[in-house]
Amino acid sequence: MTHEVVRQTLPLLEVQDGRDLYYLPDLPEEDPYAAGHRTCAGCGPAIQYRWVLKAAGQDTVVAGPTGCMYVANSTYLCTPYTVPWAHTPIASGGSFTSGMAAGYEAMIRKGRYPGPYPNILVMAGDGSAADIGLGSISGALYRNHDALFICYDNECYANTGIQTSPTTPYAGMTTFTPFGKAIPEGKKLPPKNLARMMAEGHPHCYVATTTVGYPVDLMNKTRKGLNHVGAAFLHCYTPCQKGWVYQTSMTVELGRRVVESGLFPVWEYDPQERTYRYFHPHVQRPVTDYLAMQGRFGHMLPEHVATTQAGANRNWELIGMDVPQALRDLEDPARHQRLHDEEYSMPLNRGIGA
Ligand SMILES: Cc1ncc(C[n+]2csc(CCOP(=O)(O)OP(=O)(O)O)c2C)c(N)n1
Ligand code: SF4
Ligand SMILES: [Mg+2]
Repeated sequence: MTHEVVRQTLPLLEVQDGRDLYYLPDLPEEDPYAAGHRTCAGCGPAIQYRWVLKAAGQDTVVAGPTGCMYVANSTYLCTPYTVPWAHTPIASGGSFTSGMAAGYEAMIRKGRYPGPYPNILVMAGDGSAADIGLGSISGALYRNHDALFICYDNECYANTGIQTSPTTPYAGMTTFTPFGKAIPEGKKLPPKNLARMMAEGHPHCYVATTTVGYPVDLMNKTRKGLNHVGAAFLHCYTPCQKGWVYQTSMTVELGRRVVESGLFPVWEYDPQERTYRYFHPHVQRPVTDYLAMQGRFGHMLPEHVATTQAGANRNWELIGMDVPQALRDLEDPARHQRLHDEEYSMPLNRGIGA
């Protein structure tokens, strides 16, 4: 006899104007990612893990490919999870999670697991999701397994010592992209547009981007991804205090500034209508409001800042917002040189982990 696979629907948190910007007292009380891990103070991925698991709740199973969020969370005989969690090799987060999803479906149908179908998710770093494990996640999305695939993006291979990854931004310094006379900007390439690639390449999937700057948005997109029957992909910007060299308390602020400076568009892709819905921030800032908070950008010269501003301005156009003249003017390196002399200063680049 075949049993029906019953799926759950998680309610969305109410969104009112401005509410996304503040920590809310009505967050779920349950905390499947409890205290007791060893991530750095202010670790963006740890904040993301906590909010995602609050949104998912107790009836959840999680996979974690190798990376900081495996290593720092699974010291011998100690783990912060109050839900089942499994480590996977860095390359196989997608295939492992496909197996979990197919396994639960089969067990429920055969009457070997009472159900309902649990929330199944994997949280992979950018090195895993955008690089070493990209193929296995793409395969899982293509086959449309009913699970949520999340990339926590700290824009580097953090766990092995802050090496460059495909999502490291232009001019972001890492131990593999040091700045010097030959390459003064440090990293020459623009970042891989991972989420867009996932949406365009797997048009039947729910795909969204978010940051730790917007907790309600992050939790609602987690729930939408889990409610979606089939595969969903969430790309979350998560600052890495050690690798990016900023003040520990600024993680959430960076999550807002990266959006307000046009460097990380926040959007949602609807697989039914095959359209993108873009978030339009109330504030539009120059990119220096973001760059100057982080030591990894301290070596940037006026021409590098101008290149970054030009990229941000292209993003504003992409999401359907006007580019104010003041931001257009900042595409000129000479203007930055003047501002640099008179108004702002970039932080000293003291290297990684300083
Ligand atoms: C096939 C393979 N190559 C390399 C490694 C070494 N390794 C372990 S963690 C890690 C960094 C992973 O980076 P990311 O996925 O971005 O996670 P983060 O450490 O930034 O949290 C690497 C390269 C590995 N475990 N397996
Ligand atoms: S190195 Fe970065 S990602 Fe890793 S635990 Fe520290 S802050 Fe978090
Ligand atoms: Mg990473």
